Amino acid sequence: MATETHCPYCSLQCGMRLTGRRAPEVSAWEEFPVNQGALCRKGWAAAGLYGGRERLTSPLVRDRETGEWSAVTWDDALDRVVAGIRAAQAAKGPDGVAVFGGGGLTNEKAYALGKLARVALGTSQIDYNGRWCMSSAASAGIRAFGLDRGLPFPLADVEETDVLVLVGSNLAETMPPAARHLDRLRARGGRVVVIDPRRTPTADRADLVLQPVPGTDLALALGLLHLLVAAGAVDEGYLAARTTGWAAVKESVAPWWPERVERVTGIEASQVRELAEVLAGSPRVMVLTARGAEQHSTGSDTVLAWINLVLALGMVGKRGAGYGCLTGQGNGQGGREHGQKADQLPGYRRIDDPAARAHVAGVWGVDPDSLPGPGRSAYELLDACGADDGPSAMLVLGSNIVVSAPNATRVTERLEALDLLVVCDVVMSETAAIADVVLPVTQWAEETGTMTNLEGRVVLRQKAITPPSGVRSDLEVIAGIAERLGSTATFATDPEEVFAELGRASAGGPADYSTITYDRIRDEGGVFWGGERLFASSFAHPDGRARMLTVEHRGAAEVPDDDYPVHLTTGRVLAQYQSGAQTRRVRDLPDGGPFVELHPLLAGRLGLATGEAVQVSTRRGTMTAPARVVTTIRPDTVFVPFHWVGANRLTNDALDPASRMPEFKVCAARLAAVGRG
Ligand SMILES: Nc1nc2c(c(=O)[nH]1)N[C@H]1C(S)=C(S)[C@@H](COP(=O)(O)OP(=O)(O)OC[C@H]3O[C@@H](n4cnc5c(=O)[nH]c(N)nc54)[C@H](O)[C@@H]3O)O[C@H]1N2
Ligand SMILES: Nc1nc2c(c(=O)[nH]1)N[C@H]1C(S)=C(S)[C@@H](COP(=O)(O)OP(=O)(O)OC[C@H]3O[C@@H](n4cnc5c(=O)[nH]c(N)nc54)[C@H](O)[C@@H]3O)O[C@H]1N2
Ligand code: SF4
Ligand SMILES: [Mo]
Repeated sequence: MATETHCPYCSLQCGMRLTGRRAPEVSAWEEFPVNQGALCRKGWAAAGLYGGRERLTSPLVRDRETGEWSAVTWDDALDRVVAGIRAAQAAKGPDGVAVFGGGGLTNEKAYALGKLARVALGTSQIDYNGRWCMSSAASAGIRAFGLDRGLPFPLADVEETDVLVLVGSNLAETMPPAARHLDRLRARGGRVVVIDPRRTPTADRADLVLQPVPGTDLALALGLLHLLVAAGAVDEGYLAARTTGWAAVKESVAPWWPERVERVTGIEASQVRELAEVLAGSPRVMVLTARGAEQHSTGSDTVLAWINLVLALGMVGKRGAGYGCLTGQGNGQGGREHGQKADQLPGYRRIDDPAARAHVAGVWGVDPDSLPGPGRSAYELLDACGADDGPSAMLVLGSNIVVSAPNATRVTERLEALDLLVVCDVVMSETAAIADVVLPVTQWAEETGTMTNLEGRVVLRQKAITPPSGVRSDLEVIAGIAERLGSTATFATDPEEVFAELGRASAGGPADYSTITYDRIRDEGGVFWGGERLFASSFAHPDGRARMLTVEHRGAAEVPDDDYPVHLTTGRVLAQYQSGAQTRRVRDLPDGGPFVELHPLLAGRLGLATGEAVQVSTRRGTMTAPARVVTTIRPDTVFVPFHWVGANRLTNDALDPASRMPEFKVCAARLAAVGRG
C-alpha cells in the first residue's frame, strides 16, 4: 500500500507516494497541490537515501589519540555525551554547551531542540544553519511588515501576476517543479524578469535578463524606484493609507540616476530604464528574492530596498502581486519559527519579551526567570567554539558545518578546539568525521513529522518506511539526553504529542500553530498558518502599516583589487543538495564533483579550456577544480558550487549587521591555471 508523504529535500516539500517499507519506491501523488505529481531528479531518486552501506546504524565514539572509531551501545554513547556536557558546564557555566540545529529538521525536532537548550541545558548558545539561508529576508520582512512568512501567498499565485521579478533565484534548478508557473505565466502573456550575474536555466525562461555585478542588487532597486518616481508610477493613495516612511525613502532615491546605477551594477542604463518601464506599466508586479540577493553583508538592506519598490507600487496585499522570499530548506519556514534560533521562543516569539517568556515557561512548567536570554548567531557561535568565553561542547543536529559554513577552514579549526563534539546524522558527514560521538538517527519518511513549506503551508511527512535497526529518532536522542541531565520538564518522543505541545507553546505568537492538527493536515492537503494570503488589509505592526525604511548602497565587504581581481560567487546545481552529505551518496544522482564556471574572456587570459584544472584563491583559502568555460556568466565573475568541500574555504565571513548572514555570494578571488604558473 502507498503512503502519502513528502520529499526529503527542499522547501517545496513536494508530495510523493512511497511503497515498500524496506525497499522504498517513489511514485507521483498528483493530488498534492504544490507539485501536482511533478518531482525533480533528486525527488525521484530519493529512495536511494535509504539503507546503503554508508548508512550509520550504531553509535560511534572516536579516540582522539588514534583517530579510531568504535561502536558502542546507546547507553554508553549517551552517558559519554552527558558526562562531556557536565564537564563543560562545570568549567564554564550553562553556556559552556552549545546546540546547532538545521532547517531540514521537522517542526517537532526544532521545537524539542530549543526546549532542550533552554530547559535541560539552560544554555543561551543555540542557533542553526537557517541563519545562512533566509535570515536576511526574515529580518527585512519583520522590520517592513511586522511578520516574516517567506511567501505570504501560495506559490501558484505567481501565475496571476503581470510581471514576475526574480532577484537572485535560480528556481529552474533549485525548485524545478516551480518553473512550470513561469511557463504558465508567460503563456498567459505575463512577463518574467531574472536578475542574476549568470544566465541560468531560469533566465532561459525570462523575457528580460539583467546580469549585475554580485552584491549590487540594492543599487539596482534604488535606481528603479528613482525612475518610477520620475514616471509618476508610484501609488500615492496606497502609500498614504498603508505605509509610513515614504517621504524619506523618496528623497533617498533621488540621486540614483540610471547612469550611476550602471556604474555600480554593471547593468546598462538602457536596461534599467527598460525594466522600470515594464514595472510602471503593469497592474500587478511580484518580486521574489532568493539567496543570490540575500547572502550578502548587505542582504537585509537589499531586501528592504526591493520591498520599498513593491510597496511604492502599491502591490503588497494585492492578489497576484507583492513581495516574497523563496525559502530554501525543507523546513526553512517552520525551522525558523519554533525556537532553534538564538533570539527566539516557539511561535516566532522573541526570547527577550517578558510576556513570551512567561507564556512558554508556563507550557514547559518552569520558572520564566530560569530561561536564558538570546545567544550568539550561527557564525559567531562557531567562531567562539573552544575560546575562553565560548562553548567547549556542542551538539549538532541537521547540518554539515565543515562543508557549508563560510570561511570553513577557520570554522573547522574551531570545531576541533572543542572538548566534545556530538553529531546526530544519518551518514558519516564531513562534520561527523571530526566528532567525538556520532549518533545514528532516523531520517525523512522513516518517521512522522511536520514541515512548513515555503508558502507557510504545514504538511505532514508521514512515516512510510521502516528505519534500519540500531537507529533512534532525534526526538528520542533529545529526550535521552534531557533525562540523563535530570531535567524536570518532560520531553515527549511521539511526534504528534510533541506537535500538540508546540501548538500550545506557539499559541498567541506571530506563528500560531495551536489550531493545526495532524488530522487537519491530512484532510486539507496541508494547513497555512496565519491564513493562505496575508496583508490584504493590514500589516502586522501595531498600527497596521508597513514601514518603509531608508537604505543605502554599501557594496560588498571585499571588492576586487590587483591581487584578487575577480568576483567569486557560489551556489547550487540541480542534482546535488546542500553540503551533499545525502545526495553525493545516492547512486542515481550524477556527482561530477566541483567545477569553476568562468567566461571565455577570462579563460582566454589564463589559457584555460573546459576540463583543465584551475586554482581559485582568496584571502582565506584555495581550491582546485576543473574549469567550465561558458558565455553565460559575467566576464568579471566566477562561480563555484558549494556541494563539495572547497568552495567554503574561499568564502568571506563578513556578516550582515541586522541578520548576521555571512557573505556567501561575493568575495574577491584570483585564478591560476594549474601547471601553467
Ligand atoms: N538542486 C538544489 N536545490 C536546492 C538546494 C540545493 O542545494 N540544491 N538547496 C535549497 C536551499 S536550502 C536553498 S536556500 C535554495 C536556494 O535557491 P537559489 O537562491 O535559487 O540558489 P543559489 O544557487 O544559491 O543562488 C541563486 C542564484 O543567485 C545568483 N547570484 C549570485 N550572486 C548574486 C548577486 O549578487 N545578485 C543576484 N541577483 N544573484 C546572484 C547565482 O548565480 C545563482 O544562480 O535552494 C533550495 N533548493
Ligand atoms: N558557499 C556557500 N555556502 C552555503 C550556501 C551557499 O549558497 N554558498 N548556502 C547556505 C545555505 S542557504 C544553507 S541552507 C546551508 C546548508 O548546509 P548544511 O547545513 O550543511 O545542510 P545539509 O547539507 O542539508 O546538512 C544536513 C545534514 O543533516 C543530515 N540529516 C538529514 N536528515 C536529518 C535528520 O532528520 N536528523 C539529523 N540529525 N540529521 C539529518 C544530513 O545527512 C546532513 O549531514 O549551506 C549554506 N552554505
Ligand atoms: S523540488 Fe525540492 S521538494 Fe520537490 S522533488 Fe525536488 S528537491 Fe524534492
Ligand atoms: Mo538554504
